Amino acid sequence: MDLFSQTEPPALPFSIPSDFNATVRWDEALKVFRIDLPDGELLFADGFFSPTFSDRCLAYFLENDTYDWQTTDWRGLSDAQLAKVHFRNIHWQHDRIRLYGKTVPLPRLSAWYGDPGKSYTYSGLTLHPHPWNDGLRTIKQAVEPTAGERFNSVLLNWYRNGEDHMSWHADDEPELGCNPVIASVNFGASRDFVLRRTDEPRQKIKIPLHHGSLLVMRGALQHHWQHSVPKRKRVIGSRFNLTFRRIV
Ligand SMILES: O=C(O)CCC(=O)C(=O)O
Repeated sequence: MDLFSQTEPPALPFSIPSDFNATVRWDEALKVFRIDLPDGELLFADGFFSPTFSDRCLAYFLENDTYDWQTTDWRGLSDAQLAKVHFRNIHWQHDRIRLYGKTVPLPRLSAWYGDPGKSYTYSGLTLHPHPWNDGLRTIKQAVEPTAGERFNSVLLNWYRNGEDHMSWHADDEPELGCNPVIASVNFGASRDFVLRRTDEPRQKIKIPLHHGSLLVMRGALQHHWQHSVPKRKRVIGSRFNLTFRRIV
């Protein structure tokens, strides 16, 4: 072996339209890609969590007293059926929001955890935090050194299959402060996370977020960009996304 040979830095596993003039570099110390966009920064690591740890997280999010967590068609269950399930580790809830004068269920389930008093309001919903549990604290502590932030809350989203999704939005609620650092952690089925500039919405960056991946959004990103998780009808499995945040 050549002792002086240098290992090549990995290549970014998705493309960014050249019009965005993004600069991408591999940060060997943090083992992340640093992606500088006009008006925002991303950090990205595909296999941030090991497969063993990531698999354990999947079971942790779904362990319950009623259904087989791996084989159940979770989207096929009614809200009444779901309400009877005791999930051992996460208090999943199916929120409803007002949309065009009607009350509709969100196309995913969610849960809000955090320090006492760190409530969060979005889409007209106010979420009061459940106290941290050991699993969520472990994940939080794993991402904080890389994200460079001490988080005090986390929003969990459970996309039961490819029908579940999240519409275009920015995480720009006042309680997140001016330029929030948001660390997004992903377990389960891969889904595309799509970014677009608010002032030029036609061009998009599509980031496939796989089991065990980490994506950090920071800088002015939430002022100039929106993000979404579109439907992917062929995806049959659950995907969990955790966005760690700092409520100020
Ligand atoms: O599921 C994702 O990757 C995105 C979640 C998200 O946009 C949010 O929680 O605000």
